[in-house]
Amino acid sequence: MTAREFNFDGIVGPTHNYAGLSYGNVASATHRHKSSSPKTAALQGLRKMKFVADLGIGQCVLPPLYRPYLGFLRAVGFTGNDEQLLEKAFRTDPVLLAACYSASNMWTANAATVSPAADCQDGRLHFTPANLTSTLHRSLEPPATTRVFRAIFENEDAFVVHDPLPSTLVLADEGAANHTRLTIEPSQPGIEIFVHGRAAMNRNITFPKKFPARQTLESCQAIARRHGLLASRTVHLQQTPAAIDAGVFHNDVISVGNENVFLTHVQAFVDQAAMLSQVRQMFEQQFDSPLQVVEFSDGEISLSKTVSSYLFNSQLLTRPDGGMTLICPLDCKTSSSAYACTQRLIAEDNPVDQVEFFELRQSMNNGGGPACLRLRVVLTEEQQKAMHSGIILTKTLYGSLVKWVEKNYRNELIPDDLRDPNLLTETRDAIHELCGILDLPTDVLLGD
Ligand code: SUG
Repeated sequence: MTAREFNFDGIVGPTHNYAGLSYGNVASATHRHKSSSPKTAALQGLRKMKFVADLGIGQCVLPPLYRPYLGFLRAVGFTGNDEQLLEKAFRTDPVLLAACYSASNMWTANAATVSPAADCQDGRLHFTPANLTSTLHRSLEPPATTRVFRAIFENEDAFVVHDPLPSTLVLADEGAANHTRLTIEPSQPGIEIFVHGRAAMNRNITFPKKFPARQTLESCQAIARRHGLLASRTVHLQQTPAAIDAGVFHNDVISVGNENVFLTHVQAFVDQAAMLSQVRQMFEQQFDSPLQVVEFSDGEISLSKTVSSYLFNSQLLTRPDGGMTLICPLDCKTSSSAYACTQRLIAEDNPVDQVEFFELRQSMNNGGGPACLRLRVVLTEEQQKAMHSGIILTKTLYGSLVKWVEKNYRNELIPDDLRDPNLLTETRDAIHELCGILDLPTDVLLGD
């Protein structure tokens, strides 16, 4: 059964703003309280999606969740009608207001961990929506994200959408941003690499000193178990504390893999040489073919440039002609070291033969590059027929989404705007309209 990868990009929501909510995410802290442009952000994201679709690669969209999430404000003790809730939260604790307004579900690499059917013992495609326990604003996403996945992947013969892991620091999970799949061809079983920053139950491993490690080994092990993965094709790697302390809050900020190619900075993993040799061996045993690991040294690109350029947060995609395209943020063109790395990559003997640079400034300012904005889902032909088709990015859907954004999104948002009750009604109307465009039931997005 042939299978192909689809990239599910999050449509940036109408409340995209810079609230500095993610400790350990340098860009989020740097842009705290700056003005944002939801309209530009959404259009930048859509342009990237269109480029991928035009390459002949499967491209789908995931909708923004309805924000503000007023249920959260009620849960933390605010009372009154919608308008009063906003005003009280604004006056008492604007951080709580910003949390309930965050458009952070745009970074769909954090929506779930996905194991294609070929990897899972029951032959179904498994999703575990991430509990996102490590940050307050993101911990508000999982219930609605789970509803969205269940609406799109409804057919239980083909798909399993698990509940998120229990929300506790021991099982803190950030989804596919800490997960990579290597294989010889998408329909073949893959080697699944899970990356954690800490082991909650093992105090003997080294921890970052400055910033939090968001993903635990225990959550990775739980996901591998519930997805029914074979131990012989599963690897657990630990992020280096130095990388986390430099601002690598997710592993997709420092490595990216696709099929038989794995790009990484030399300081990404604890015991890197030994661990990568284990991955190589596993790959060769499984596929009788070599894994191409491309490592970039500190001299080529420092940890701090890795974080500021987001080189490894590029999307590495296989085109229908078999070549690979690297979709980088524009910052990789302006940084001389990141640019040199891209040039070394295409000059060397490997499948990567095209590099494209994309302007994604609005999302980048919150620490979200090309790879953060997409979730990879390998679908067999049968699964493609079984999933909800309204989210596949066709030319018509692209046109409708651009029009919808232009009509409904503000050009600018500043922190004070979050107390404006008009923003709430505008957003609700926009999400309502979007449900029609994507043919999704309104209670999926407006059910909270
Ligand atoms: O979780 N930023 C997101 C960025 C997520 C990037 N995703 C991947 N690397 N896959 C985060 O830190 C900032 C929101 C704010 O500060 O307003 C934010 O949530």
